[in-house]
Amino acid sequence: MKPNVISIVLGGGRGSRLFPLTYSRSKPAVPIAGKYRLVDIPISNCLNSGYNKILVLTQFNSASLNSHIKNSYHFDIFSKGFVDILAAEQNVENDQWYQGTADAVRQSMKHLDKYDYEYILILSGDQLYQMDFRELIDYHCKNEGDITIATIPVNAKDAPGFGILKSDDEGNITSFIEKPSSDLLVDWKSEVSEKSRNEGKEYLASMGIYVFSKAVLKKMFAEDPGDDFGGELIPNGIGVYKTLSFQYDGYWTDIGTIESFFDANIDLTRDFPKFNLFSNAPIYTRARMLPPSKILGSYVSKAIFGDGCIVMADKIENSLVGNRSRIDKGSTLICTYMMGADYYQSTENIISNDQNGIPNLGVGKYCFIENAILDKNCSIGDNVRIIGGKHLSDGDYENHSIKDGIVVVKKNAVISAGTII
Ligand code: ADQ
Ligand code: ADP
Repeated sequence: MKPNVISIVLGGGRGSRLFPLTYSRSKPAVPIAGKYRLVDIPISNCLNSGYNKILVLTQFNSASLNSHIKNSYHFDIFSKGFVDILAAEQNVENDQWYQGTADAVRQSMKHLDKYDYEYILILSGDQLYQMDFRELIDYHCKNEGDITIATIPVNAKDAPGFGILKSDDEGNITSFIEKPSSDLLVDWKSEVSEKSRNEGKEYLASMGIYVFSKAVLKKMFAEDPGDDFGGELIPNGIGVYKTLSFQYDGYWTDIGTIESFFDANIDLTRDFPKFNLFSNAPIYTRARMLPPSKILGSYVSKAIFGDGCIVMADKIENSLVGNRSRIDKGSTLICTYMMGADYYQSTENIISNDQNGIPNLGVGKYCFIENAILDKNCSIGDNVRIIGGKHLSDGDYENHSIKDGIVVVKKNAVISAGTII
């Protein structure tokens, strides 16, 4: 019999590490790869694994997340499948938002009770990977685990950013430490594949992907008041519950910061990206009735285009150009993620703005943009130069922010002609 699974996507706290992309939208709604949203990744992994009961937990419920979920995921009324959003709510019993990952799930248990399920699959909303969760659930069931954690080998430099664990020969986790400082790592090396060892990845990290048997999770919530899985419930449960490590060896990366988000997106433009968009396991998203993209006399190399773009640029290299982007003549984009726009301007409006020196939606004429993220609906005037890089210090300004050398132009920003950043 097919295991009865409900999936919970942890859609994020305030998402402050992704500011300014999360100023006006919740983290799951952040656009990626020119046409998707972050939340499409875990949802698609669930759907491709045959698990179609999915709840997305989020701290604040943005209009774009609601409309994206409502317009993207429709199920046959007989399939009993759904993708629903559960936003943190203040009520008579509780006047606080979710305090952490475990608290978010704990507060959602009352909503889960109306569904029939045996296993609960908990996923992060800010990771890029393709995984068949059936293998993870089968492993949990076959080995009669109470909890199973998906794990991946990492190197000593990255280890302090993760939950690090050790397991015995049968895959039982024997110890777990959340985000250990480097000096604590001495005794934490694990048996890993030769490939991982050669890459210097000898520490086993939690991917923040957990399977719980329903009764176990309920018991843990009753006995442990902790707010976090990684910091409290998981380490406290070692030795009490049968906690298994399911080692994964595919591509997986966290995209919770501007730098990791930018790198993961730009990596998609390489000849052989680590994440394969061109796979038989599709990434689902909202189907938009947009025209094909049109490119007029541009030199384009290693670029990804969404739908409905009009590109007259001189040169586009190692860049992503999202839905409805318009780039005017003479402009260059290098290592840039342009998210695109939510709507088109009318031709009359474009001509009249041109005559009056008002920047149009998209990138104007003779601009040079490198190492940048342009959020949706930006209007970049003519002759603007934006050159990100490590020479820039972090900062937050009216129309843009700088984080780790990456210039992020804010949603709906208007950058006047001739601006230099
Ligand atoms: P982190 O990713 O640092 O470590 P955390 O910030 O708690 O853990 O976030 C886990 C996921 O839950 C993220 O997708 C986050 O956006 C979301 N989230 C956080 N707080 C939330 C809240 N209050 N409501 C809803 N969603 C929320 C975790 C584990 C580590 C593990 C790494 C792997 O704790 O052990 O190694 O994930 O990335
Ligand atoms: P996406 O196409 O990326 O999924 P959203 O679902 O967030 O984008 O929004 C697309 C919708 O945004 C469009 O259908 C359009 O109705 C609306 N929209 C947002 N801003 C404007 C605007 N200034 N003028 C017209 N439509 C707008």
